[in-house]
Amino acid sequence: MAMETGLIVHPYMRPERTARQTFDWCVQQAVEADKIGFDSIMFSEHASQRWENIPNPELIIAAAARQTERIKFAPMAHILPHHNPAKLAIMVGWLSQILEGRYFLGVGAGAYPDASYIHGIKNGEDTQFTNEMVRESLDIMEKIWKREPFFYEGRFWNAGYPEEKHGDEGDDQHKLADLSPWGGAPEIAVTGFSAKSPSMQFAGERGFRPMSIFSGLDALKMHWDIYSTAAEANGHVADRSRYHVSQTVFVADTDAEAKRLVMEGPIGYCFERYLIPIWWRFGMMDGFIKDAGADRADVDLEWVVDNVFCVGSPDTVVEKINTLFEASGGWGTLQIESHDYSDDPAPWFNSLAMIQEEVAPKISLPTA
Ligand code: FMN
Repeated sequence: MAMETGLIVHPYMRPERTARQTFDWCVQQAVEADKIGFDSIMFSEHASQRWENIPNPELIIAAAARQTERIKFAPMAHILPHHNPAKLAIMVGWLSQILEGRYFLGVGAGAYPDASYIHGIKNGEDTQFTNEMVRESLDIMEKIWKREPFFYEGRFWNAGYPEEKHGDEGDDQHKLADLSPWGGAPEIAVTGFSAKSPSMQFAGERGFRPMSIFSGLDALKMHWDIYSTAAEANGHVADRSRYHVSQTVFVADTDAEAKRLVMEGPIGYCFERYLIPIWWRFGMMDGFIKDAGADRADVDLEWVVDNVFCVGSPDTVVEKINTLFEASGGWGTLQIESHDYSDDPAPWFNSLAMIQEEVAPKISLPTA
């Protein structure tokens, strides 16, 4: 079995892009990734970030549903503390029915306190607290998907499901719509980020699919430890082939060409202005510095391209990913971090095609 390929679209658009440009680029990528043969495409949800300007991933997923055939879609993630769980459960159920199974549900606690603040949560940086909201929200959603009568008054939300009343023969006025997900319940994936990640603990307890952003080897090892310990304690198999990890990957014919296209193109532009400062702020850069045995003073865009990303010819990228897999234990789906190549998509789509055809088949997958 080959490593699965996924695209994760945050979407790191240049701030001057309009909503329409962002939307079109997201749909265009879904269509192209489907043609190339990618297994999945995920769209994140952010209410606060200029560079991560998709507030409603479900709108993009719905727009792309009719123009694609095989690729699976996921919001990655719906930030559960920011939603009314009943409303979200019904929307997810309907969208997964529209996609006839090509859908899975990503849930998260949220990365940015500003987005939590917009939704009335003052302590959004406390992921222990927001994870308690995630647990209650998902409990409610699962109850609604079962379509059995209940009324629940919770710590954060109230919700219920009514009893279906029966009228006379031919009288449909009391019949309830079936808005439960395709197949009864969606596959659920949980995003984990912080070092001691309560989200990974939750994913393990419930046997959900774990997802991490690559933040250095220690963070990845800790996420897998937390996840697998919780999974095994709760009778679930911790299977690395279900694990998704996102990473910046770019392939061109030669190492020099790939590096030039990254440094001078949209990836470099975004990292210099947005992501390198974020990596410092969230502590990710310290993990990368430790892995490389480097000095803080050495860190600039070129250092990140050479030491953190997987950039180069297909052979170089295969080698870099296999080295990461050996050091970390590996994962089943590589989620490529998408960037704003909307002005000139050719190098980006060419890279995705080479990843699909020349890189993924040569990655040695974890055995356990
Ligand atoms: N946070 C968001 O606010 N919106 C997102 O769309 C989003 N997508 C994510 C995708 C992945 C693959 C990962 C690993 C994280 C994502 N996050 C997103 C961040 C997580 O929601 C958040 O950092 C995490 O759930 C915090 O929990 P933890 O401290 O338990 O790890």
